[in-house]
Amino acid sequence: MATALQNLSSYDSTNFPDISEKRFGLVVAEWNRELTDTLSNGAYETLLKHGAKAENIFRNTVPGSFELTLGAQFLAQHEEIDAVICLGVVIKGDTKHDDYICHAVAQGITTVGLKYNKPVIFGLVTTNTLEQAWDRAGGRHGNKGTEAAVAAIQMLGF
Ligand code: DLZ
Repeated sequence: MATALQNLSSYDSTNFPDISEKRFGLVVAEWNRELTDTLSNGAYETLLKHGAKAENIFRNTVPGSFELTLGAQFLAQHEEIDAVICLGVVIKGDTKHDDYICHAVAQGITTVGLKYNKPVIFGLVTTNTLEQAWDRAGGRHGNKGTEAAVAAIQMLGF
């Protein structure tokens, strides 16, 4: 999927399950807000495009990507939520903050998914530069939000 030359948002929807009655939670980090808004819109539009109802998509924000795990848990614990999509952007800086955040989120949302036995999707853009982040938030490599929504749909058909 994620190679340098591929648009990550190309996918085959032939075998997608019916999601018309499914409920989705979106958890969106406010850090790098312009980028995460684009990811969120990509996910939202993709869910609608494949049959989800607008009233069944619940968007919530958290301060930064580190908080995605707890935000995911707040949503996943509700029985009526079928899948949770976590969206954030972590850009490498002068310190190792990106490492700590990304590892914590990867491990955290994996745990939440296993605990509640439902898809909790890792829609975290992790890049070295701002430009690389835009490439993955509606740019030449597609939109990671779209990709995350597709992953959620596919997992609901598992
Ligand atoms: C503190 C911080 C830094 C330095 N960088 C990012 C980032 O690139 N992307 C992101 O989503 N959040 C960042 N944060 C905020 C943390 O995720 C978190 O919100 C704070 O450390 C408070 O727990």
